[in-house]
Amino acid sequence: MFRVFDPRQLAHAPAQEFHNGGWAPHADLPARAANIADRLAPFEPARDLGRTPILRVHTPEYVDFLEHAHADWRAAGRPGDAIGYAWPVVGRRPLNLDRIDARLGRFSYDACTPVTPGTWEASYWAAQTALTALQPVLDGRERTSFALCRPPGHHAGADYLGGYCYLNNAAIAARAARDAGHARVAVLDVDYHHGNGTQDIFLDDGSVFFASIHADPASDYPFFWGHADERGVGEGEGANLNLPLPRGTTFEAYVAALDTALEAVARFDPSLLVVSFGADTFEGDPISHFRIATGDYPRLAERIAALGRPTLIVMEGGYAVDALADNVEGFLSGF
Ligand code: SP5
Ligand code: ZN
Repeated sequence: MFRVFDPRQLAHAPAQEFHNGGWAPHADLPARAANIADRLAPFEPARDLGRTPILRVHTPEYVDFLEHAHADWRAAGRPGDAIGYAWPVVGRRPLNLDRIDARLGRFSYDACTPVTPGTWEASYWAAQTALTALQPVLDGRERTSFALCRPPGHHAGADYLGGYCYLNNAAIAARAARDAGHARVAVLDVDYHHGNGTQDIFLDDGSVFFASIHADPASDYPFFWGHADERGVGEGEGANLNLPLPRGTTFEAYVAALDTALEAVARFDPSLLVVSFGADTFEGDPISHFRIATGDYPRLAERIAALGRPTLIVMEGGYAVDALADNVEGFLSGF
């Protein structure tokens, strides 16, 4: 399997996140990606495929904000990582305010996703990692490819960051596949959390099917997206499938939902599949509550591989740092 990792992604090292009323050490440690990279070496480095494919998903205003937010934060005299504290209620005017706190509020939706000095560099190379891994699948040289992306991407929308995500690596790759001539692309999201950014990006787009299996947003982050009645809008009506599951979900119940998602993807009949893979469904994950065991990951992957589509696997979450390489290695072995 073709594998891409770029060490520039380690430049992002957020110190802490706001959670349940207090500051906690940030869960997206650079060691997450470094451990997987060590175990699965060698990797191809990312090629620089430029900003154009990023701007096919994200707005120019947001990309400009993300690139300069930390410098603007420093210019405002602030120490540490940049983070917002005030957010516009949905539907308010998109005011072009200058103050860094207002712009952090405009382009984000939570307080667990700080902008650090290395965030732009790492996010840029995460997007390039996904795009580089996509190329041999587009060319037909590889059937399956793995993009070891960090920071993850599936919570980032066209003009917002959140959920440890800044640029939506999977969405950027899916849009690039569409632009390269694939008429129908599916994104299957098997991270523990709902991929709200990916859903928002393709919600009215009938050419990209989004299917997600995740913790019920009634109990789990990101709360405001991921409910079963979100089925797409306009031309995208019916091209969005959310399968929320309760905390405590075991392999057996998970597989039943996965098979439902896979049947829907097969009916959509995509010529290319993007898998947003989070290993935070693991029973030992420190911030999640499903009961998938290390030995289950190859069996999950085999079911996805049975779709028989050219496939790009994009790394999303997974926070049990010591078990992560085993879980990722197991998942990839199923393809
Ligand atoms: C890509 C991804 O998996 N994002 C997950 C974002 C979840 N954020 C909300 C849960 C925060 C729990 N934080 C606990 C910090 C302990 N150090
Ligand atoms: Zn997650």
